[in-house]
Amino acid sequence: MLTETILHITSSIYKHFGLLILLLAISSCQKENCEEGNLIKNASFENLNAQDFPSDWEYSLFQMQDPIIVDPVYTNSKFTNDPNAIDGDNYIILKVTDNETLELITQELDENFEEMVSYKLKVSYAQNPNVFGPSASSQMNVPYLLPAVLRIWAGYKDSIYKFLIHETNGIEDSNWITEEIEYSPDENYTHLSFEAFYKTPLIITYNGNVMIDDIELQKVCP
Ligand SMILES: [Ca+2]
Repeated sequence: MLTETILHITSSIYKHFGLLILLLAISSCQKENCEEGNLIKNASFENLNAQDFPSDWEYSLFQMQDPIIVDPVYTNSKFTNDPNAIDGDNYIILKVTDNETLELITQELDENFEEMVSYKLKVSYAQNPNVFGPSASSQMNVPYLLPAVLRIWAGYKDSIYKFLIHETNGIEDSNWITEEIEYSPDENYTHLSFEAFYKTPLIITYNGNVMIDDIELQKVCP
């Protein structure tokens, strides 16, 4: 009787121990799948290609009229009184103009977004006080310092404006703000884009800029 009881207890311990090992293995596997590190390549814009543009990123303009802006990349050394990058030496400056031109950068993800999976996106942004450029209305060189907003989109190569992940408030401070956004995409999007946009409601288009740096995109562990 005693032997049977001992055998029963031992078997029960093994059974529970086995279950525990299995649960630990599943949990470790899930953790491994969700901890893939930063899903964004060249997330701090430090690697530049032969055209001095950050590799892995595409620059484009949304324009209603002829574009008047180029050269969105700035480094710390460009102007001695420029704000420092929040990470490394480089950041991107995206502009909105009174010519109805918006600047944006896009990256094709190595791994598509997964529908209904939670993601955490971190981005730092500020306004650069040294940005000047042509004005469509006055034909003069003017400051690009009215507060613009940053819009972040998930989408596809030919259709980037599919899912608005986030829109910031108007950005008018040259001190970096770091924001963390958690969201779940509703489709398996392939591209992530960052766009400078006018603060709304918009009465008349204007000139402004947003600098961004140090992006991090991660899956949220269940
Ligand atoms: Ca950087």
